[in-house]
Amino acid sequence: MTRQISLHVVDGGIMELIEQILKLKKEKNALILAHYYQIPEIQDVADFVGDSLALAKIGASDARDLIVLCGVRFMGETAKILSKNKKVLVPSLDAGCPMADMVDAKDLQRYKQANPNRTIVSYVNTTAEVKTLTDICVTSSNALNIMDKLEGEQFLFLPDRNLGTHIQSQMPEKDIELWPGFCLTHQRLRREDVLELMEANPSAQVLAHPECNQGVLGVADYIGSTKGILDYARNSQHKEFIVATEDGIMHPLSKDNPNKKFILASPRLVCMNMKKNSLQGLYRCLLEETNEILLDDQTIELAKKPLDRMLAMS
Ligand code: CIZ
Ligand code: SF4
Repeated sequence: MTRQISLHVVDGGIMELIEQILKLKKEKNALILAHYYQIPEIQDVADFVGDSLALAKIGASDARDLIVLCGVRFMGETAKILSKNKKVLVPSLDAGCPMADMVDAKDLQRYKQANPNRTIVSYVNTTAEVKTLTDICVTSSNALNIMDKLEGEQFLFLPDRNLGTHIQSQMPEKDIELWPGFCLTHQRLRREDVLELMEANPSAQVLAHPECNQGVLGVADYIGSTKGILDYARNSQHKEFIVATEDGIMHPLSKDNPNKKFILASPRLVCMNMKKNSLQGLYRCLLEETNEILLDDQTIELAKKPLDRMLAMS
């Protein structure tokens, strides 16, 4: 019966699908959260669109106890860790983050044993297991601010060497070792791609995410998180921008600033994992309450500590 409804709706077209999602959401009193890198249709159907920090905070403070997190797996896990009594679903359980998978918990455990004095600072793009071995988490929105305030002398920053190098460049007095991880999507963007666009659009400003490589960051007018880029574009007097982050951000940028022009720095800036989520997948997981994020109590308890520490400092 359930399957029939779902197939009927898929056949019925996108408007009917959206209507059914909104109806189900109301019936089940569910909260739909979407990351800025999701497809426009998912962003438009969500109750709230944001970066991983904002999504985690809303998930925890909202009264609804059924959450559908449209993003990648670590975002669903973060929502579950901060709201352990809520049911957290994701439209696609195999939407992972290749950068998060570049840290193996056993390797990190060995590193900690060999370097007991280093504070472990993890980008939120990590698995729940890696968070259990972490002293404090950061996101791209608060990394500089938190690292600046952190006491202690020696740090390991993981997994993103690009964000890590950017942090190092802003506080050279700190001893920060970097894990050799990176985002496959942002890493694909080359400095030459940006230079070509700059030549063709001389009045455009370059807005870059710190997951981009140093060649790209070196020519950026502004470096910041998705939220930072959105705020910068909104408040800027400039009218044209070259955007060096994942393609999904073009939707809120254009919606917020109908009179400004945004050029994606490369058509290759598409995260295949973020794009595994579809309206159909969202509908099915809401209807059948499948794809639940399940974590054991001990993992939740240990992984919550570095997240709580981050929230207290941001
Ligand atoms: O923290 C996030 O949400 C990510 C992955 C990107 C950003 O800069 O917001
Ligand atoms: Fe991971 Fe990069 Fe995709 Fe974000 S854009 S989910 S960091 S692979």
